[in-house]
Amino acid sequence: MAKIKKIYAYEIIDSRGYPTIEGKLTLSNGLEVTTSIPAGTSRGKNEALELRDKDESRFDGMGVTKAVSYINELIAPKLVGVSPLKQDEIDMWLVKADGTKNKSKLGGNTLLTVSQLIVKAAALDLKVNLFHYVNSLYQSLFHSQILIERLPAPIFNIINGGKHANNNLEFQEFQLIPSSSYSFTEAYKIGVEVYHELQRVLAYRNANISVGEEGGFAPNFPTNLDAIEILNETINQKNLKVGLDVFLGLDIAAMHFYKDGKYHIKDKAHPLKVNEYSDFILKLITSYSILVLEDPLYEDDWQDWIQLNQKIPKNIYLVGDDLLTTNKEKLDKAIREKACTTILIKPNQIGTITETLEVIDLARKNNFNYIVSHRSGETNDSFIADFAVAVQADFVKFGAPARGERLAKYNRLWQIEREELKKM
Ligand code: 2PG
Ligand code: MG
Repeated sequence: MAKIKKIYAYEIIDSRGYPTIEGKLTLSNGLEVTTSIPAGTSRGKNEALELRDKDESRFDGMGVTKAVSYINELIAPKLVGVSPLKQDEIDMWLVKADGTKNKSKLGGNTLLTVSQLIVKAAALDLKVNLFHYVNSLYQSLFHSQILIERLPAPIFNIINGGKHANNNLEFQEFQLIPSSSYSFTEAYKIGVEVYHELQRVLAYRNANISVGEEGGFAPNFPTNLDAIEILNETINQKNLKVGLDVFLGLDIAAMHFYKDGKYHIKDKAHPLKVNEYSDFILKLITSYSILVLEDPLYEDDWQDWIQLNQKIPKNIYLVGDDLLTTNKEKLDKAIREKACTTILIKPNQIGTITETLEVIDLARKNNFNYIVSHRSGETNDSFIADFAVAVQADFVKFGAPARGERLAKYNRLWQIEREELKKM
């Protein structure tokens, strides 16, 4: 088997116009892989630290030259001659080299670049598809098999608000979710067609059709409910039935409008205490066929999450993103305390692929649902598409069905359905 000959990292610019890290790994047999990693705008408090230079004279302080030099000068020389098949050993060595709880010494971005390079290099060397390799890696690490039978159902973020757009909506993502009874090909077609119809409906109403960070439209509306109503109208216009053919989802990202113990949304004239606000959310999900509800509450208010989870209909996916930050301890707590039913998985929230798989393993062993997600700041790397297929995520969330960095992932899923799943 080939060994690592060289690892080399450098800065590239992500979809938001900020630097991120790209790395290249060359094997002793000459094979080479490249990977780049994403970055979040709306970040949970407990995420792994994203190491930035904070040198205001370059890229508004967002440069990643320090992280790049850690890879090139500290990490790469130590990995020369090592087999890329030793994923968990390498990842645990990286975690140890950092030595902090939230990767604050070397940076989660530094570690993930190396970790993803190792996965890609091993798959290429073994001449297997990336998703097959990640699937077998999970099996060898946790002695448990995941059968690859289907593609995860896509969640399309077609209206952007909150931190992802400069419009006036407080909720961050208004999502379209084709029924999981559709093949990926059919679901993708629905997502794309509804996206275009939404553009026409918004233009007809003289609403803004510019887009936010994840490619969804970013109109202004008097209330968040108006944005949901527009989605309903658009879906009807396409002769699809909400609650049957398609469902709606929301990433509320509530921490951004939670101030002084109250929720401030334009749907209500006054700031809401948690009880009033939870009633509002519960009414909203039943009136509008909301299937997936992410971060409806502030990330530190666990008791409020537990109470909402008791009241929410059992078929709703109550998702912890900022609440759980792809963190094993947090997930363990959520399972024990029944704080939600679903975890959002973002490898860069934790830092290495082995740790990400550990979180997924804990979720699987406790019948907890999981959704694999992109970040608002993305690159054209489609790694997470293969990753999501490998672990058979319930859903994937890769943004709108528009903009190259989002489509790289959706198109990769389409390719897997077309070329790979048929063979199985
Ligand atoms: C989220 C993500 C991705 P960000 O909140 O779920 O959609 O946003 O990457 O900005 O954290
Ligand atoms: Mg989120």
